[in-house]
Amino acid sequence: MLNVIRSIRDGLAKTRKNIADKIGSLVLGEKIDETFLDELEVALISSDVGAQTTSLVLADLKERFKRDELGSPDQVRARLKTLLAEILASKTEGLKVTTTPFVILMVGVNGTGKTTTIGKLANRLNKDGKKVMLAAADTFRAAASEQLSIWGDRNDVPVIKHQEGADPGAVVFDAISAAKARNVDVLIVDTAGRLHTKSNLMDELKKVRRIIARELPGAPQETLLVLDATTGQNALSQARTFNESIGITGIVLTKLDGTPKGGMVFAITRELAIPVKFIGIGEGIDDLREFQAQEFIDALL
Ligand SMILES: Nc1nc2c(ncn2[C@@H]2O[C@H](COP(=O)(O)OP(=O)(O)O)[C@@H](O)[C@H]2O)c(=O)[nH]1
Ligand SMILES: [Mg+2]
Repeated sequence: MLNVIRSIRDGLAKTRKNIADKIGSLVLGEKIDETFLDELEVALISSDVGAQTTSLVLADLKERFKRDELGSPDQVRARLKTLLAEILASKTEGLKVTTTPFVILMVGVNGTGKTTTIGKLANRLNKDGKKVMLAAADTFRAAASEQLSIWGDRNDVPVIKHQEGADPGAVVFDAISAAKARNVDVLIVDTAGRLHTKSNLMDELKKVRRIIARELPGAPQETLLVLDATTGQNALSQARTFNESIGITGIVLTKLDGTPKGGMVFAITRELAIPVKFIGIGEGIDDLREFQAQEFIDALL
């Protein structure tokens, strides 16, 4: 347990530097003042906590400051933790494999980490004793299915793929019949993140989704949107677009290890009301964590 917090803590190093160090920079006994609260506001904004969320948090802190309830850095930290926990409260839920085959459709723009996340997720599910299969429905580039195959080999799980340029609908059709025939527990579908135009991409994803649902009623049980935390507010607009077009059940926020923008977790939860289900904190196979609100806040502050 402590190891988990430590690894998330390390992963969040850059975000911690922004927020926690700001609070930590107050020497014990030093007075909290308006200037400090203004600086904390800047720290929250530059961590991409989001404008709405930041003003909510600051309003509360300023109110308490006026009532002399924030005398020490520890009190600021504790109140901030409570406020952030309230934002995330009851909006986090892990991944529960409720039926078989359970289908996870992985979507997101190019380079956000879809294929890598699939590799990491396959590893987690494998360790849980689940029989996993992968489908290479990103047929736009040959390299995409090769990359997925490498993750398949690494995890020793089968990958259903067709040739470059093949119809992604045909790939998922085959993958679902293979998953049924081989009693697979979880089928994870990789998809393209870029086509000639954005409307092409959304149309293709809708079609893939439709075929999955036709072949397996109730599927996909999860449509996970992969967002790159380093892209900050841009990730929020991607989330809106994907959610409006195909409907998203959860978010995977990747590359938290390389950015001070870890506050994205709060902006996404508050402003989009879509749960963050996993966070990526590195490129390795073990660098995917189930998102747990309290654990995340403890690691952050
Ligand atoms: N540092 C870091 N890199 C990541 C993480 N997740 C993915 N990447 C890297 O991001 C790049 C793009 O990932 P990829 O899975 O190919 O993205 P895709 O185009 O969405 O499938 C690769 O170099 C990955 O190793 C993460 O959590 N942390
Ligand atoms: Mg990919």
